Amino acid sequence: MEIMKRGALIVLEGCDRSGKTTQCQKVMSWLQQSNIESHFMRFPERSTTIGSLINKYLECSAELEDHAIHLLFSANRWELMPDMKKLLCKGTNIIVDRYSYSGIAFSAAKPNMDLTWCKKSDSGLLKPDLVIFLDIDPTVAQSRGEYGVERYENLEMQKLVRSNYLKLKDETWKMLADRSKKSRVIFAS
Ligand code: 2DT
Repeated sequence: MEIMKRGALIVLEGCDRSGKTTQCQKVMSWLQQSNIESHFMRFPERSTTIGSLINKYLECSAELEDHAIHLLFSANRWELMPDMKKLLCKGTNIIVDRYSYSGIAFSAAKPNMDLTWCKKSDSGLLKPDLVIFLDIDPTVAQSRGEYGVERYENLEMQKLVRSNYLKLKDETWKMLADRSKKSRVIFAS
């Protein structure tokens, strides 16, 4: 009997403009070229009903109380958990652009939001096999394109977010430091 190997859950994390999306694309194209069954996801997933509310909040066309929006971000991960489990069980690897770590790091950067409380709503979600943290100096990130378009894209917030991320680092994390002020290539295209 053939035993199916579970897929790996690989998460890319980092401050805004750290290069996560570009690196996810590079990882995905390498996996596809290598014929390794893989699926790309990102959080927030703005296409769901919950996601569209999150999108309005991020674009500043809706206001929500800090705990309430935190719980919506978390609910957005919970609603996709059954799909993720199915994919992993059939051996597909999942590459995810942001996950619970963003949920905690961003919410806990707000005044009167407690980091321990922020962790609770994500307790029980699938645990990643690997977290790749793209570390960037928030001052360098600020100089990159389109910075400042959405909520949270300001230097003070990003500095607090980075320090929260560092509090969440565990044995699944691989830290990748930014080597270039302009661009970074981790996976050759
Ligand atoms: P993108 O620019 O990557 O779409 O992110 N965020 C994200 C949270 O505050 N909580 C979360 O749980 C997640 C996943 C980070 C949009 C912004 O949403 C923030 C930046």
